[in-house]
Amino acid sequence: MSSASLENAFAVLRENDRGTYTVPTKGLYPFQWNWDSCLTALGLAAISQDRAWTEIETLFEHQWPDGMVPQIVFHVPSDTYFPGPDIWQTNRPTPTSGITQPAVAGFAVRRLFDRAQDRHTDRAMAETRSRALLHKIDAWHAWFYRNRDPHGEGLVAILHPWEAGRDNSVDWDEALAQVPTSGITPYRRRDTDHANPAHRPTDAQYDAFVWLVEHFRRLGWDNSLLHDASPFRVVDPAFNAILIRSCADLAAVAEALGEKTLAQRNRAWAQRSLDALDALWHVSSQRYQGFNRATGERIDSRSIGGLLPILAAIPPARAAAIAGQIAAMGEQMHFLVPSHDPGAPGYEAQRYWRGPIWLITNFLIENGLRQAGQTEVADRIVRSSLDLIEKSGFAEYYEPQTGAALGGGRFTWTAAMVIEFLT
Ligand code: 2M8
Repeated sequence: MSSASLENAFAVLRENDRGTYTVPTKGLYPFQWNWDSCLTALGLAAISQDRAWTEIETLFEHQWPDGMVPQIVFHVPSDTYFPGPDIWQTNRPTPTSGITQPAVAGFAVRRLFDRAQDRHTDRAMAETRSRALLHKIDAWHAWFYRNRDPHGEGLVAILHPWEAGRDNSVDWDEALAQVPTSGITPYRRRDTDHANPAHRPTDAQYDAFVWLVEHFRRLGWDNSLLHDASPFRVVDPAFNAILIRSCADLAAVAEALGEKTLAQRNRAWAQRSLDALDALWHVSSQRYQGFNRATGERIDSRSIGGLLPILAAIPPARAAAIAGQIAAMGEQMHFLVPSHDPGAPGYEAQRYWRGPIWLITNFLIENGLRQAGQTEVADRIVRSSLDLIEKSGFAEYYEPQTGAALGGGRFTWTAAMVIEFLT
């Protein structure tokens, strides 16, 4: 992998930099996205640590009074994306959407914090800026457990597929089929102006996405009501594992800064959720499986959602089994890690989160594998990721067999992950 790739990655970040935040890619996603920004900050740190902290700080400036950190911040108007602020109607000073996204902020802040330990000036900045963020991230974690686990089961639910970040995963098919779609206001999608419709969610899925938004809007975006009122409430192992890891990482930073109470609270959340997550281990498929909290049904799907818990401190035998599952997919496919098992029902090689490879999930899985001592598969994922870049550039996602570029181009978090892999 040449230094040209690194330079190209920096160029993608610069192109999508809007000063205090980055957009995922122009046209298709012209605003700030929550988990894109937190992961992008890791790449930005190789250019400027100051700018990396700003990326996360900007996101948290738009945290809701109840602690939620929104999925999208609509900093400036744009008519190239649907649904925009007029649909969400969340009544925030700067418009935002009304749902959240995977809680990677704690993980990202710890990574920035640990990286900054080498140089005195970076360290001083990291301490000041993470101290301020700690309390905001802690409030977000508290929000999750209060509003998304209101009956104290130890695991949080997502109320919309967009919250998972894996919008049209096979994992949601059955739960989404229980969402009514009649009576929605007619709308026009914009994503299919920028990307091939065959690589995006279906219209039927969009109808259900929109129904949920309109349902929550009718409830005034009152987070104390939404969980029990939503026909879509799914406990996803990946979403929970990310939160668990972020609670543990936030606790580590808090300990380093002498914030004992905050550290203890986050450690306790991480431990309680880790115990609850263990019950989602599914022996015959050798992965975690989520469940539909509205019906109690287990979600029998072989997606990346069942592998991403490697990011949390899961038992070594489970980590080894997950490494084995990924290696087995590597026998079938040229590139790793497909977002859905290519041999399983529902797999679609080119359709968004139903099969294609994403570099951010590669990065999160690789990080977890390394933490668990599974270096061989971790190294393979890095090689695969860099091969994809060499072959097809900085795409939004990739076809697992051919490595063809799919979705949007010049994609920010893809570039950020390349920087992570190369530096
Ligand atoms: C995709 O999701 C957005 C909605 O949030 C969309 O399709 O309109 C997902 O890949 C999500 O994970 C990502 O954060 C977002 C921006 O890159 O795009």
